[in-house]
Amino acid sequence: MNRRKFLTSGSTLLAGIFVAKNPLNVFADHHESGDHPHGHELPKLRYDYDALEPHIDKRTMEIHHGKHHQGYVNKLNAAIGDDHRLADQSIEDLLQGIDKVPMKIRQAVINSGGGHANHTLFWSTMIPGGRELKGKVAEALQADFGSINAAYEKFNNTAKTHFGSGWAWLVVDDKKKLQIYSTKNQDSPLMKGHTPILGLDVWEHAYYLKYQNRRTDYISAWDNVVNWTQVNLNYTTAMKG
Ligand code: MN3
Repeated sequence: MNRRKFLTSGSTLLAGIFVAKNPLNVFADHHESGDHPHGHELPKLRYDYDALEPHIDKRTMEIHHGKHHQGYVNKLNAAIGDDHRLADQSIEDLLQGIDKVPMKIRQAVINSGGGHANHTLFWSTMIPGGRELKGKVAEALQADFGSINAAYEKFNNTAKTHFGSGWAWLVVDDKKKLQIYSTKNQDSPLMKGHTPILGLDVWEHAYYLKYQNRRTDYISAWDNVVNWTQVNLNYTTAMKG
């Protein structure tokens, strides 16, 4: 997270541009009951593949969104098959109710459904140029971590030190407090009743083409494109839920 932006605080006027029909605003493929001819779908990006340059390169975006994320969507749909009880559920509902998913496909839903949900959030919380950290989420970060700086250090250290493939998260937990932690592989915080509001993909496929083994450089670069306006909206939505 960007230290400069992180240190900025104060009131905000929230742009009401992300009109939502689902709790997190970002899961565009939420199914209406009985209407699911295509299953889960790869969400369209709000920006071009090259729009996050030079921080996140075009080729990585093409492969990451067009191949990796599409692959998670395809495998999720294949795992669900024609089970209408599961096919009627949004990706959020599937992961929040993971214990009710049949054992024979549960791990596939964790991996591919998690991959779908995690990347959908990831794309939506980036924007060319980034957005300033302010508003309710900034106030909550100060309240829950002691200071914006402390929250900043915790998130970055979590992302830097996570071993192997996984994600660093800022979540609203079941007690409506913010938490920062990492998960392995594509495990989603939704599976333990937490609402992710910001996630950073630290799988090597997210940065290896441009940054090779330099995960720290990737994390610093990502700081420049974080859409805190969306994160703040995710936060206020999660607090109402
Ligand atoms: Mn990824």
